[in-house]
Amino acid sequence: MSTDAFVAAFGREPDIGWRSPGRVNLIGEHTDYNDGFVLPLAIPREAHVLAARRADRVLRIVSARATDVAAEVDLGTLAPGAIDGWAAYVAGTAWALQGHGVDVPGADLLVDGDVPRGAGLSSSAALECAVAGALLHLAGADLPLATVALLAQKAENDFVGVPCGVMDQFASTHGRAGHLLLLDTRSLEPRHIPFDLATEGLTLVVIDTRAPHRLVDGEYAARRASCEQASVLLGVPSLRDVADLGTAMSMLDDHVLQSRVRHVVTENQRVLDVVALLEAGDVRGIGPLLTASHVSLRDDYEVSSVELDVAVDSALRAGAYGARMTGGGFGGSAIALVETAQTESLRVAVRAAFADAGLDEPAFLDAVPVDGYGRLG
Ligand code: GAF
Repeated sequence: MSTDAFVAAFGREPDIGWRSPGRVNLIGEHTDYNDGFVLPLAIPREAHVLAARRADRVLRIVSARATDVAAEVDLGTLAPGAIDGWAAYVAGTAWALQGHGVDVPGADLLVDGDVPRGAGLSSSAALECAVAGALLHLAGADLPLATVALLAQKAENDFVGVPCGVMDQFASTHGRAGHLLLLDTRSLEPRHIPFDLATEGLTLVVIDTRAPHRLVDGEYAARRASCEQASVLLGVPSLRDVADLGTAMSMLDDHVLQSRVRHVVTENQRVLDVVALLEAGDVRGIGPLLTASHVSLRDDYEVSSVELDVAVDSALRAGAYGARMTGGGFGGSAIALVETAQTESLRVAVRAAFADAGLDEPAFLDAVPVDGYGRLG
């Protein structure tokens, strides 16, 4: 983002620019609020924030997207509910930092980015983390990366009101070029797993279905609540602690709870199996696990959609080794692992399948792991 837009908005130069990427989750879906494992990568779609310190305690927030209305908030009275819409992610991050004891100064903020909204690629976490980086710099404060990620999650949970887990904020802050991030969401111990698809001649294609999220918040919260209810019935701190799936199934009468538990327990194992295959150098071998994850999310967790199923099925028919929805579901994006030489024919086949099903044309991008958040320029 050029500083011209900042000068046009605020009549002065910014003090700092910060970037933070969106993410694709390779596998480990709806496990992060069950103390489980996730395996995302940061992608080259980013939120950018330019910022300049003010002498007062006001945050002025402007978006480079002309359609977004600017917002102004007083840091002294900032509280959940004070502001709605996209600017709540910005103000909420300032609020979370303040709550942690950071002396956040007033600031002029210009936000921009190319993470598509509502595509399941984590545009909100990218925005929160970029804002956090810029405000921490203005405040002269330095926090551990994990704390930044947790405060960004707190902004989303407690200020915006979305009960998300911690995967997206960790991917945005801890991503590393050429690597996946294996995160144990209980210990919050990150491990970077090499993921160099180019030398394998492979591509991870993202299929953005462009289907709007439907009922996401309510359904997401309902899934979380089911997992919490099931762990109480099973007498475990979280579904991460289910030692034997068969025993757990026999302890639950409710068919829906059984299905939710089955997804989480098998998905955690699939993450570990994928990591083992990658570490053994068998990248193509992860394909069936990706597809099994999709089937589990579709049938047991019930978070897929017509568009996501068409994306996955058509990608598999076009020769992908594996394909699955990625992110929270109910619309958004799917991923497909394919020979690089076949990416164009896969795109053509997926486009045709969408047209045949009467769906809007999807968009595509290649998921190449990039570094997590950092200073711009
Ligand atoms: C959304 C949430 F924000 C994440 O925390 C995670 O739960 C994901 O859905 C599902 O794996 O992206």
